[in-house]
Amino acid sequence: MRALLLQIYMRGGARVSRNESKKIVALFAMTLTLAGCGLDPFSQLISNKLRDGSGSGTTAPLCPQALSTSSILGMQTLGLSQSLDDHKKVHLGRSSSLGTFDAQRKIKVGTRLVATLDESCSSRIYEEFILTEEKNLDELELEAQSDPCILKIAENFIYKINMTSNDPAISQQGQFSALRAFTSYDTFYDANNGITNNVVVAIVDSGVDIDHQDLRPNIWRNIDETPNNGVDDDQNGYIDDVEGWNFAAHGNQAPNDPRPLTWTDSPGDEVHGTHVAGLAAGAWNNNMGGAGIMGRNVKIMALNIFGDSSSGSTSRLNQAIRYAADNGADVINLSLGACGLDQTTFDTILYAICKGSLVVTAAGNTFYINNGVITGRELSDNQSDANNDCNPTATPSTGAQKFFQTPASFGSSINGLITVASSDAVPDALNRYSKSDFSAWSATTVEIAAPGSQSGTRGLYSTLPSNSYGRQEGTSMSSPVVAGAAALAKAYSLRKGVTLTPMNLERLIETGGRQEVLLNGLVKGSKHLDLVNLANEIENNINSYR
Ligand SMILES: [Ca+2]
Ligand SMILES: [Ca+2]
Ligand SMILES: [Ca+2]
Ligand SMILES: [Ca+2]
Repeated sequence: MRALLLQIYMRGGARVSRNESKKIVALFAMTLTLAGCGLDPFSQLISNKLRDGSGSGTTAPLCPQALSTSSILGMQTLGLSQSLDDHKKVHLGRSSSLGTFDAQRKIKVGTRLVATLDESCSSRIYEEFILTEEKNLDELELEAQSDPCILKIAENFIYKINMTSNDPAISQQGQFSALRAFTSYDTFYDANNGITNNVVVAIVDSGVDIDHQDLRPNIWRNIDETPNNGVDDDQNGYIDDVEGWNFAAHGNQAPNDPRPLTWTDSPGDEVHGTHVAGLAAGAWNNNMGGAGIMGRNVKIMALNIFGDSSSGSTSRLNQAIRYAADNGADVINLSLGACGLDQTTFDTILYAICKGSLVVTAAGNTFYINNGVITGRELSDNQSDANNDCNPTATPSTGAQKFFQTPASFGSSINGLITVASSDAVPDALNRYSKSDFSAWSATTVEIAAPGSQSGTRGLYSTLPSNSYGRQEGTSMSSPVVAGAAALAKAYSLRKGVTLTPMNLERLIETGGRQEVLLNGLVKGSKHLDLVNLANEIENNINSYR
């Protein structure tokens, strides 16, 4: 069997020491404003009684000078210059009060309403009640008119805090804005979005610090395995595999300990897996650090295949992929690769997909300097390139040669395996997102781009071992961003009643990407990960993915 040297695709030189990275965790003020959906009748509508003097008018003094004539569409129709008759019966507002108004519109039983009471009747001016009998607006109007205490009745809006997240460093994580994550908030991030299932993301990597404060809440546990009894309780072939596995355990480390070991050949680089795990599934809204793309209802299955050195192997990689698939991983992230064509890994990825696991992998970092400009090399999906040198130190002409890499080159051949290029999280002046200079590319076998660098600060911000944080860049970082998004899409589709196969999940993510003109010719379909388009694709077309 050929032993392939696995590489990780973290770009060197962007590292932040642990002490420095702690300082980076600066507090950012969060957006915390109140808003309800629609225009609030309280602020928009003027009660008949208040206006015609039939109520005491002691509440809510009108302040006409504060009304801008141009501020809100439709305001003029409610403006102070209009006669009262024009906007009679607009107590129950929302859009109907701003456009065509239907007094016969039935208000359903159970609708939450709020009455504004005259101060002489109640010290509590705003009284909430629920409609127990279906009525139309005219009928409600009559009731309000007949009660001298009621100045107006309006719909009781649901207010929410417009908070992105309470994680203090989330504003430093450019990937969220590049993906339009907060615009997709209601679908993917709102606590009331109905996602209840835990989606499992396997991180096959250099190990994960499962004790990290921002990862610990999301660490997968094998509930069928009794810890530390020396017995393989769930008979999956692994004794006491409770929180992951180390397929390259070394020295005194137990095989069931997936935490990273210091790499003897490049100490410090073993932080890779912890960083990758945080990008996909760091804890969301727990008041610390940043967050993963899916930081809630997600579990991280930590699988270490590197042990104490930077070299992995086919056997460990394939064992880990099989373990993940056999033990319920929904998504398997492979931020790694090996030069050449590894047929056994090809077969293992197919095995995992048939077991229900989507596989996401990094396109690779390649440095080719063309006319003084760094550009990544083209990734091949043609077997005839399988013997090309992936990391030539020779001339640019050699460097420009296409290279073939496992598993990235399999992207176009396997539905259910997504190959990811790196984009920069910072757009240009025209708000366009471009490929990171180091990222490999291909219009056929690189299937989507996602942030893996952040100009100005360089890398993406995520977790590092020992409760620290820092920035790393590379296609290794792009891959878990897509893995996290895949987890979100799978969970949200499940809530919609559709269990996505890995093949359909890949199709959904790519169809739900956005086209970026600067990715033309570099990524299949010029697609960049986009959570708003993805949410819309699920909302509108989920049945076509059954
Ligand atoms: Ca077991
Ligand atoms: Ca056991
Ligand atoms: Ca957090
Ligand atoms: Ca594919």
